[in-house]
Amino acid sequence: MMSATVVGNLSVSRVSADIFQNAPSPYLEPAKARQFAVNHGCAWFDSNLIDALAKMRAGHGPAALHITGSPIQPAAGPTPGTLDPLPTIPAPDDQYSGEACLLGLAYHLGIPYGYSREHKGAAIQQVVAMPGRQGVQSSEGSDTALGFHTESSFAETRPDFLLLACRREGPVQIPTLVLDVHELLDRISSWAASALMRPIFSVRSPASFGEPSFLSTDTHVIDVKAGEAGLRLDLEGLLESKDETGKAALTELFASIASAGTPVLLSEGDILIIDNRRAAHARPAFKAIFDGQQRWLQRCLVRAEFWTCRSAMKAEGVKILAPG
Ligand SMILES: O=C(O)CCC(=O)C(=O)O
Ligand SMILES: [Fe+2]
Repeated sequence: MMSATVVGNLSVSRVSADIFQNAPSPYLEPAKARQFAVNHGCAWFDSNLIDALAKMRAGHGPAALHITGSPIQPAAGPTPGTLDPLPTIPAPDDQYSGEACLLGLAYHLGIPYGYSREHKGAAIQQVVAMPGRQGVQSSEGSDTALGFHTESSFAETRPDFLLLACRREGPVQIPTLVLDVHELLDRISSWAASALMRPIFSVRSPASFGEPSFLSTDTHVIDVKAGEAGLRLDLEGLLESKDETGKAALTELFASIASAGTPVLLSEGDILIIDNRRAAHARPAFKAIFDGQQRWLQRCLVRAEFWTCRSAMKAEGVKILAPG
């Protein structure tokens, strides 16, 4: 029997929607936003959510969690960047409740951060289709499907968790697909699985990091320790192998996951937490209309610690939202 990827569902007990009315902007006042999130970001957590987060940190249970009932306010302004050819950040009159919810979760799971070469290092990133970028395989694209990837797989500093908050569904709900390592292993031959466990692969940074790209070599796609499998997957063309066995295993892998995964439909105010150590995510192609009402997610990358990757932090341009 094929094991489908399980996505946990958690509905939090509603708290007053105005708890984040005075949340500072992490784009304009990062230090204040950090302090606010540390002090108040967990104000909407109930014990079920705290238990679910503890389980996720331990790497137990489903590799993704769909949270409903967060105190995220309906977006005040248009979807950012849509009426303007350049990406923009939410307007200064926004309530920043999405940012406060994400940062509250992030500080509970670890440390939120960005990359200086992606979204200008902002700790909260806008996932919005951009005009002129429809064909690009990144969060800015739309006409082209964004294939399964674990986030920033090229990086030694890659995130442990990826948080996505839905600020606007857009005219038609577009799913985020989640594929955990168990479903992936069920879909491939044992021959391919053992090849993917060997350090014969390389991963290049995606278009969103610009040029010149980063390259990691001698990587595994599947990494098993004490019977627990981890995943480091990226798009065809970014994840490669010079080894003939590695090439054949990747061909089988990409063919087997083409229609895999569990779709998650996020409604306005919902949050999805993905364990980036154990699961990949993807987004199908869709037709974007750049009218200010299009699909808008906010994203936060989280790492539990930066000690084990300290030698790569500077070169990879890690920008931590931490006390100065
Ligand atoms: O648009 C989505 O559902 C996911 C986009 C994505 O892969 C990302 O923002 O990292
Ligand atoms: Fe992604």
